Amino acid sequence: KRPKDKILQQAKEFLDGFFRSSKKFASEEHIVRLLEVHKDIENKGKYDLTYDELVHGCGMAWRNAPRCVARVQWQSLKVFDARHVQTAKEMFDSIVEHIKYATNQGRLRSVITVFPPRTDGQLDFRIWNSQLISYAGYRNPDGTIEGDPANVQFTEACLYYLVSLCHSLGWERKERTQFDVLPLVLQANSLAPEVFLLPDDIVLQVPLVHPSLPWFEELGLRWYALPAVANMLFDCGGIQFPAAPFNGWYMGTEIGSRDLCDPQRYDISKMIASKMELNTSTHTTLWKDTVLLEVNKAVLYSYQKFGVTTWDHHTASESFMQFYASEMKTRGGCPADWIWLVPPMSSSSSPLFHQEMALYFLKPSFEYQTAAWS
Ligand code: NRG
Repeated sequence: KRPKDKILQQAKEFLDGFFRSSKKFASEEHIVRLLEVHKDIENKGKYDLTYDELVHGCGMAWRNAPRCVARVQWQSLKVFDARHVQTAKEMFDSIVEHIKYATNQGRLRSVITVFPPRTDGQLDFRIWNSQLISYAGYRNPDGTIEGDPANVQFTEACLYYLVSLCHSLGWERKERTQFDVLPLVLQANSLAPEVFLLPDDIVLQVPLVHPSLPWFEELGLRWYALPAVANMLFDCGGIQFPAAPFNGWYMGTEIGSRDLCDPQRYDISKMIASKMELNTSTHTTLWKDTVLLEVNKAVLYSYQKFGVTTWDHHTASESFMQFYASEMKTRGGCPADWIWLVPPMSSSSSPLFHQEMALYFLKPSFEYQTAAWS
């Protein structure tokens, strides 16, 4: 729980920024609002953001996210205010609306849904999943893994800890595949978490095909359209929102390089290399690089063909350079995490590789928090 003086100080900084952004700094409205917020914090130890303040805060948290390459878009964020919800079922309904609006038949829109703020730190609203949509990972008895290794721990929490709930929903009775969409595990007010299955028809997925390798399609690879981070804490004006899922769209390399080819993820490189009949007995054939290139081509080609928004790492890098330059000019700086921003393939062909950056932290922000199920 944050002490009053901290909340007050952060509230004041935030409100100053809010009124500055609407060119009403030191206006009567600004002063009246400061006094009101001051009084609320003194009397109740808390205050509420207005809707306009919330929208401003969400945009600024995106703008300030040092690891996000897509920040040029920060002013076009749709904000769903779900601070009134009280139950896990209501959280689920809001999330379904979020997914539908954001997916938009493949023409993805950037959205954030904000659930109730932390009160005493004991009564948090939390989404247990790391993303709204993601694939299960199962550990087989022989130690191999089926599905997404990144989600094994979470899947086990769903299967064992929440086993009865999952069963009653019919999840897990189905045959296991490499790409089973995980149920949502939602917690309202620190009550016991509840499990919900997403209806198939709102989870848009893209079958992966390759522009010139016909056998690629038969591998049965696929990925979901909507990347929606669900486990970060939105910190704004001294108020903490432990459940505030947000989405944009995928940069192809997130899927093609990391999700599919990372050794600790789907790890398909060897399999692709053998299909391509590449010589994998020595690094000098650059077979790994060949595989990465072809898998990434397949991802971008498939999303385009399927009418789902994505972008390639060159376009993303160029857009970030524009954002960066304009932030330097208008704001006198831009917090940026080089290690995350430089794309995971062909890094030196991205202008980001050659750009020095300063990593520092501004509020409003999105923060990591400990997993709700740990
Ligand atoms: N790399 C992860 C997704 C993280 C968020 N990426 C986005 N976010 N594009 C993966 O699943 O590959 N977003 O808000 O658009």
